[in-house]
Amino acid sequence: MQSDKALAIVEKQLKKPRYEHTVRVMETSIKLAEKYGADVKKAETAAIFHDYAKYRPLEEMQRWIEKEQLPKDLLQYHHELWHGPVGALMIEREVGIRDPDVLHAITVHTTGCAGMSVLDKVVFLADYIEPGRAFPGVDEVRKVSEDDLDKACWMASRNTINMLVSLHRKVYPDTFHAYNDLLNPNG
Ligand code: DGI
Ligand code: FE
Ligand code: FE
Repeated sequence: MQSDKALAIVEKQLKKPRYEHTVRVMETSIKLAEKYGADVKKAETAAIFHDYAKYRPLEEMQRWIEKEQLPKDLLQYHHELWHGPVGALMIEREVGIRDPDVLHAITVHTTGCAGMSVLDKVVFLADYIEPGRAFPGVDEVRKVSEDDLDKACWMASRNTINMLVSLHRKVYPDTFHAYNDLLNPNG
């Protein structure tokens, strides 16, 4: 799908700051895909649609998780974790995007998971480092993203887990799986 058409579809789903975040994630994903050899068009499409479901009513997302083939354990965790997996299914049904690589990158963009593809990592990292983000430690991750994709993703996972633990929030297993999988004992 043409990027202007895709952007027009998501613009209708999102509030303005979230749409602007989406455009920055798209630009950052394209740069990372070029650098690390992911399919640039798939990275662009996954980035454009990654937060498609962000503002859907919670009851609607809950119904999708209950009725569709989605992990039921999501219901035991914060609703912030729902918009990736539910959003991937929604864009398949509502927009007709069927590319499994794109849908998977959207599914895991919040938590990461074990065995992420380069495309998954590109979108996961772009969402974390896009220029509008001001997380503590994000500048260090931006620097590392210039030459080590895995280490930068690991740092993003680590920072997120540290933040969640410090706030006494539950950590979804895939968030730990991403961290463990990307941990490099030598560096
Ligand atoms: O949708 P965005 O705001 O662009 O970014 P996102 O999809 O990465 O969501 C970020 C939020 O998700 C952030 O506040 C941290 C939270 N998060 C990530 N992993 C977990 C988590 N929250 C909980 N409770 N548990 C997790 O494992
Ligand atoms: Fe998101
Ligand atoms: Fe996002």
